Amino acid sequence: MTSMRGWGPAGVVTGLTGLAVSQLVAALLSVREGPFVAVVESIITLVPGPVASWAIDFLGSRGKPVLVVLMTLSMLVLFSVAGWLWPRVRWASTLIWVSLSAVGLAAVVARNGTGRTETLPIGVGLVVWLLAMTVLSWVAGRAKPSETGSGATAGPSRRGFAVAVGVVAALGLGSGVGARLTSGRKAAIKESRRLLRIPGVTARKSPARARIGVPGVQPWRTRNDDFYQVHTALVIPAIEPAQWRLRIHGMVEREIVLTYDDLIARGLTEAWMTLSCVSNEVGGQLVGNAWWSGVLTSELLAEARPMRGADAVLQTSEDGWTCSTPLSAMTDDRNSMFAVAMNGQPLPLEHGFPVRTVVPGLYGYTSACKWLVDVEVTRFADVEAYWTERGWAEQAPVRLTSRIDVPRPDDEVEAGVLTVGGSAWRQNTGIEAVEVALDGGAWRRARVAQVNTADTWVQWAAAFDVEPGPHVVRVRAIDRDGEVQTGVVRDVLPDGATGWHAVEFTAV
Ligand SMILES: Nc1nc2c(c(=O)[nH]1)N[C@H]1C(S)=C(S)[C@@H](COP(=O)(O)O)O[C@H]1N2
Ligand SMILES: [Mo]
Repeated sequence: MTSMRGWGPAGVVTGLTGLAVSQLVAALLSVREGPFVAVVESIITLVPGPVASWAIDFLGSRGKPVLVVLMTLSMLVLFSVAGWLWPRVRWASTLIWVSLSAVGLAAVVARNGTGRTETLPIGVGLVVWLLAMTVLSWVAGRAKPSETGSGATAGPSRRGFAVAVGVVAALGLGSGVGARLTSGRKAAIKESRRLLRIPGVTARKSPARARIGVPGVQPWRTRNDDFYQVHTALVIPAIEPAQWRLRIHGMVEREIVLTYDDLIARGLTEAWMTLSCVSNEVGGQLVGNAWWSGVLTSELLAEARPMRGADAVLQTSEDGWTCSTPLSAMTDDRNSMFAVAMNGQPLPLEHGFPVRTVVPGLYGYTSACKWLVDVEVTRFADVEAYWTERGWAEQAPVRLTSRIDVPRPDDEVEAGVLTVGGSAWRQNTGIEAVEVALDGGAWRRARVAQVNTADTWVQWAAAFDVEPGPHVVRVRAIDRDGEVQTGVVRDVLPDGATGWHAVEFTAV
């Protein structure tokens, strides 16, 4: 028989602990706001105008603190009710815990989106609540009053219950402190990044001649906030530039260890470069173009003097991810760099702060190591990298690719003259021409905007006269080596998708 006493306070302790663990997970995952703040801010945005202005008149600047206090109090009440109900009406208690999580989830999703990093803290919080309640009732029910001889009030089960509640409280306290320290550390690194002025870093707008000027075609320069992200790390590495070190070793005559300042002191090179992901499907969005600033990998590797026989560079990130890059791609005359800035800003944390590699012409998974800390010159025969262990190709130059941005699939357009547009890329080789075909007709040359590098995408456009009815438009590119983009359809695995992007639309 489960003792009925002490469950209200136990509910409060459990509630706060679940909340603290949830905040800790949110802090570790760098979610902008934990669940509590998300709920408060959601309430603020949801409050009807008249109520809000009344609150502002009546409470003035105390409005927010008052809201926080009110919310805390109602939460504490709900926690204790949920606790009290647990041994009595289990489903009603469960319903409260689940509803509280649902409110938190709704608020977080409304404010931050639906990614795993946004929703995971809420799920973890709910699990902690239900698990703690279950453990507590197990402890409370373990020793029956008749066995202890002294009734339910003073027997071992009561003590056990109190101890168990204490353990839950300690977990909560630890998580609370952990959440504070974590978000403090993250905040400190974000502040270091904000204050960082890197000599030699400049900002650029996209050159006018690179823009085709067709509405709906994605911007030639991708803003940092819009740049696609791919990484295996759940918790994004937080590295202070002052603590960062890069070790270049392996098959080299001279091993090098660099600090951040040592790296910058080498002098920066800047260039436009389009980065793309091998997992990008035909017509997909896992591609972006930025103005990068960094130190040429060829210069640093020349200092280290690779030995004869080496053909690969194993790059490792702070979180243990690896990629193996052809040594030749990091030592030839292309703009392969250890990048420190993106679009004139220090790298965003998500894009590899403080240092990441970019190599024109290679897919990210074989070259673009973020949070880079270790560079080992080696042989392909001697190493396996993260994705090559998992069935992806050892070497993967970017495939000749083109994409239609307008019209979009299933668009309804006006019959008459229609301008079709998009982008095409094959970094390190460059795009010579783009061809477009309407309804399976002859390929026609598109207009291509100018870029003075082989390492970026180009924008293209073409005008067609379309009759009312359903249509399909296809695109293919021709690179500067004269290769014509193949129409053979291949999946992204193991070394990148092929096939022509086709968009179906209707003219009315
Ligand atoms: N440390 C680390 N670096 C990484 C990855 C990763 O998972 N971990 N993913 C790679 C892949 S697959 C790609 S496509 C690019 C994406 O870079 P971005 O997120 O800056 O766009 O980073 C590469 N660098
Ligand atoms: Mo990728």
